[in-house]
Order: sequence, then C-alpha cells, then structure tokens
Amino acid sequence: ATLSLGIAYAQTPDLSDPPAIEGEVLGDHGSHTLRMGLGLSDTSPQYLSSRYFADILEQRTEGRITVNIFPNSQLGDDVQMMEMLQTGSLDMSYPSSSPATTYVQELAVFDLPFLLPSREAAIAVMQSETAQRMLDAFEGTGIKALTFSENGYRQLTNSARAVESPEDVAGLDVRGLSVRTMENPVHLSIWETLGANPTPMAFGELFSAMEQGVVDGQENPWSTILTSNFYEVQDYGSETRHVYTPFIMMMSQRTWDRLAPEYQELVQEAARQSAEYEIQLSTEYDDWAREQLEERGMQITRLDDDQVAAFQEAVQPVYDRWAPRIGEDLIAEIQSIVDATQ
Ligand code: TK8
Repeated sequence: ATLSLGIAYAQTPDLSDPPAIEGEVLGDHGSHTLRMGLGLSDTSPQYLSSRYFADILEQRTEGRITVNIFPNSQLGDDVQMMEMLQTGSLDMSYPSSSPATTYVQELAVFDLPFLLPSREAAIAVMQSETAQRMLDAFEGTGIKALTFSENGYRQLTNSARAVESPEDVAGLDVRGLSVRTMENPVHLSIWETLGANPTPMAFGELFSAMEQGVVDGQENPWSTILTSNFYEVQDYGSETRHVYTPFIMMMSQRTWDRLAPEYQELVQEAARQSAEYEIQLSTEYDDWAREQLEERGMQITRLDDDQVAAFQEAVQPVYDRWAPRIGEDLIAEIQSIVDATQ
C-alpha cells in the first residue's frame, strides 16, 4: 500500500518459505477441482498457507487435484460457508473455531478468556487428543474437520479512545464502547461483562460497519488488523491478548466422500503440513504487524501484568457462567495440557 505521504509499506514481513514438498506422487484416482473459501485477505497467513496446501495436492497428484482459493469473504462469511459445506455447494473453508461451536459445543472452551497463556500452550492443546476428539465430533454434521491452526491472540481496537483498563471499555462518564464480536455466545458474554455494547456480526461486514461508525471497535489478531486494513478506520489498539482463537480447516463431507482413500489420506497429510506452516507464518507476522500498525499511525497501548490482571479479574463472571455448560472436566483437561507446558 502507498499512503498519501508517498511512503510504500511492505504488505508482509520476511516470511519463511514453505517446506519443500516431499512424498511420492500418487497414481490416477480421478480428477477433482475444489473450491475453497477464506474469510481473510490474500496477504494473510491463512491464504499463504492454503496456497501451500493447494501446491502439495497439485504436485503430489500431477495436477489431478486443483484447489481454487477465494479470499476476502467473497463466497460468504464463516457461518455461511460452513452451511455451504454441509450442502456441498462449497468444497472447503477455514473458519474460526468460535462460530463452529454451533456444530461442536466443546469448541467453546477456546472462547474462554485468558485460558491459553502462551502460543506454546495453545499449540500443545491444538495437537492434543482432546482437540482431535473435537474434530472427530463433526462426524454426522456434513462437515469433515481436517486440522486446527492459528488465528491467534485477539487484541482490541477502536476509534473512540485509548483503552488500558476495563473501565475504559465500559466508559465512566461516556457510553460503553460498541464492539463487534464473532457470532459466539461466550464472546458476547465477555464484552457484556466488560460493560461494552457487543454486536455479533459477520467478519465480511466489519470493515464498513467500522467505517460508517455502526460499531466503535472490534478484536482480532494484529495480523488480521493489518491485512484487512482495519487501521484505516481504527485509531486505537490495546494488546489485551484476551482470547487465543484457532482456525479449523474443513471440507464438505460430500466432497470428502467422493475422494479415493489414497486422496483422502493425502488431503489429511497436506492439511497438517499446511497448518504447521500457517502457525509459523502467523507467529512471524504477530509482533511485526503490531509495529507496522504503529508506523501507520495507530496508537497502540501495551498492558503491564497488573493491567492484564485487571481484565482477567473483570471477566471472571464469564467463567462462572460458562464453565458448567462447557464442562468442568473438559476445562480441567485443557488446563492440565497447559500446565505441562509451563
Ligand atoms: C475470518 C474470521 C476471522 C475471525 C473473526 O473468516 O470473525 O473476527 O477472527 O478471522 O474467522
């Protein structure tokens, strides 16, 4: 992008190249052209790693499987695209886990605030048998869930004021911030508890909603705030890291069932390899994107430990309300995986 000042900014950091594609070339098990819809832009780790996924399939089938990728929510938002997977009108998508809780309720454990204190802990959880059980639980929904990867740590941005405390969200003598949330009840609960005015909304509608002042703010990882150009309509950012959101790479069950077993195995392997690459890209993006946003004029507030603790304390009622419904045992299971990484 080139700003009016005439300064050209890099769109991506110095990213690692994808690992070399290895493994045998499969025999002829038919030809497939798959359509994959993404919410994020073509500079996002989500897109770049999906290209790698497509390349693995293409190379290892000598072009018999091709994947056409449609970024920027052009085919629909997360909720709509999951419905399209169910009916078979779309082959693949890559939504956040949060809107997928309508299919697998246990996924809501990822929506609990401040549950995953480090990326290391998050990765351990996503690679655990507990997480695999959640992917398996899509059986019967019309969706084949292939792998978890990283959306990332969510940070609050808004166009009204600098935020460094829950009081700044609620507003003392001014109104509470109106914050767009994902379509997920735990997220709604988090922002209600903080005294904001939350509005669930599809990601694809978010930019213009902020531009038109329908909402003051939103929360997403720095990489998304950069690659979806949110800094153009958001003056303030706060490094709250309040939730770590995974992505889930998905295929329509109908598409999956049409693939030969050899192709199914390849798709599963390529999904895992590309997820690993996605997490790497997302990690490389994170701090870099924050610096880029500052360079582009966003005022970003870092929070010290006490300030983070104040947010953590303020959202305690979210646990009290949701832990019984999500399952105390499940939360304890996740907690023990987290503890093992600390
Ligand atoms: C993109 C979404 C996005 C998510 C959101 O399709 O909705 O805010 O964080 O990344 O999945």
